[in-house]
Amino acid sequence: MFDEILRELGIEELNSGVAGYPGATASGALLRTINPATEERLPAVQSASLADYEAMVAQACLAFPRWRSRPAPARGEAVRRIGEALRRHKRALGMLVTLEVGKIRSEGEGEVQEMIDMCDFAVGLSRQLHGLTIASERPHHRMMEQWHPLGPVGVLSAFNFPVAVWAWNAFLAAVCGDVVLWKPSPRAPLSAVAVARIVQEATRGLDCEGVFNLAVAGAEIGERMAADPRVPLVSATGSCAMGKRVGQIVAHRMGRALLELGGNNAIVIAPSATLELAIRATAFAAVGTAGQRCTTARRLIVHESLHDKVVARLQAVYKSLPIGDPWDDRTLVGPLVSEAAVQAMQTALETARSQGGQVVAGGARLARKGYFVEPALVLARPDMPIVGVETFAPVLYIMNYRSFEQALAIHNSVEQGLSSAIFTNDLREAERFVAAEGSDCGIANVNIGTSGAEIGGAFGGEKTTGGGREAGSDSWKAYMRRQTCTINRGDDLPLAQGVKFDVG
Ligand code: UN1
Repeated sequence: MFDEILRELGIEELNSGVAGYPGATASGALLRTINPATEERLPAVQSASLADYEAMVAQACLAFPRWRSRPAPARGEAVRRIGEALRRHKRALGMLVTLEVGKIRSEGEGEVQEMIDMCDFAVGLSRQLHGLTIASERPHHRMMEQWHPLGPVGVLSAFNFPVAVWAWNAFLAAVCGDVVLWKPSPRAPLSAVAVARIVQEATRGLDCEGVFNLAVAGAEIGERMAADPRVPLVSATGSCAMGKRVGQIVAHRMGRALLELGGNNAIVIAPSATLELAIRATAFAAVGTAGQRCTTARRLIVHESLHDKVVARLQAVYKSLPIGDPWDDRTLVGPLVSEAAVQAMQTALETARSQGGQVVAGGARLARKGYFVEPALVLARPDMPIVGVETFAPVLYIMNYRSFEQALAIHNSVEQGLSSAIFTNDLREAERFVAAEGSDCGIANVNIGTSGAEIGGAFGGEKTTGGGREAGSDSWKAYMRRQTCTINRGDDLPLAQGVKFDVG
C-alpha cells in the first residue's frame, strides 16, 4: 500500500530536495528520515547546499517581476489548478504525512483538506485585493490606498504541519503577486517534495517557473534566508526559541517577520459547563496529533466543584485511548515524531513530579518499536515552573480555581498567547472570556477546544507566540506592501495642516 502511495506522488529511493525553478539542482547532504511508528528508513532526500540556495533566490528574483505583473485573478487560476491537483492526491499526500511524521490518517488527510481550503480562499481573494479611497482635507485632491506585491517570501515550516502551514503562506503570497521560497522542516522533507511535484504537475504550461520554490535544508539556510535582503518577508513557524532568533536576524536588516511560534494553551471548565462536551473537546485538544500542535491544550483550569469529576472522567478516557499505528483507522494517538521528543516528555514529567505534580494517568513509553507514549494527565499548581513550558508532547496539567477572576489570572499567567477556550453555559462568563479583559490569546473559543481552527479566520497569537497572523481574514495584507497615494487634480497646491509655503 505504501509503495503505491509513493509511486503516485513520484517519490523515489533518492529525491531532489530542490525544485520550482529552471535548472533546480540539489547538491547538499543526504537526508534520511525515519517512519516514527516503525523506525524504518524512508526514501532519502538530497538537500540544498548554500550554492543551491543562491541559485534559487536568483531565479526567484527573476521570476518576481513577471509574476507581479500578471493580473491577480490569473495568478489565482494557477492556485485553483493546484487545488484541483491536491483534491486528486488528497489520500496519498495525507498518507505520506502519516508515514513521515506519524499523524493519524484522518489528521493527515485533514491537513491536505486545509491546503485545499486555502486554495479556494486564495482564489476568491485573487479578485478582492482591494484598497480604500480616503477623503482628503485638501480641495480637488483624492487619497487612496493600494496594495502591491512585496517580492520573494521565505517560508520556514515545522514538522507538525508539514504541508498545511506552507499552504497558508504560499497561496496567499502567490495571489498577492509574491514568489515563494520554502524551507520545510528537515524532519518532513518527503511531504514537501511531494507537494512540489503536485504543484509542478498542476501548473504545467502556466509559466509559473520560479514562483513556488523549494529548498530542503537545515537551520543554516533558514538563517541565511532570514538575513537575506532579497527576501522582504520571512514567515516562520516553530518554537519560540527559533522564532526569537529568526525575528532578531530579520529585524537587524529591517525586514518583516511573520512569526507563529509556541503556545501554552488552556481550557477553562466553569461550573455551568456541559461536562461531556468539555471532556471530548479536552481529549481532542490534548491528545490529538499526539500533543504536537501549537494549539494543543496543555493546561486545564477546572472549577473546584468539578475538579474530581473531571479528573475521573479524563482518567477513564485516557485509559481507553487507542494508541498505535497511525495508518490504522482505529488509532487516535500515533507516535511522537522522534526519540528526542519521547525524551523531552519523560524529562518534563520528572520535572513536574519534582515540583510537586502528580501524574494520574499515562506517561509511560510503549514497549514496541517506534516513538509511542501514553498521553499523561498531571495534577499541578499554576506556580510550578514546568507549567509555563511548552513541551511538545501530550502532557496536560490540571489545575483548580475558585473565582472566575482567578481562572483568568491563571489563564493569562504564561508567556505564550496562542489559543484558549472556556466551557460554560453562563453567557456573561463567555462574554467576559472573549472581552478585552479576558483571554489574552490570538484565538479565544467558547464551548470548543483550543485546536483545530478553520482557515477562514486569522491564525496566530500574542506575546512570545510572535504576533503574526496567517491564513484567513485579512492576513493577506502581510504579504503586500501598502502604498498611500494622494492625487491632485486642481491647479493649486494647498498644503495639509494649513501650512503656508509660498515661494516667490
Ligand atoms: C500548528 O500546530 O502549527 O488550529 C498549526 C489548528 C490547526 C493548525 C495548527 N488548524 O490546530
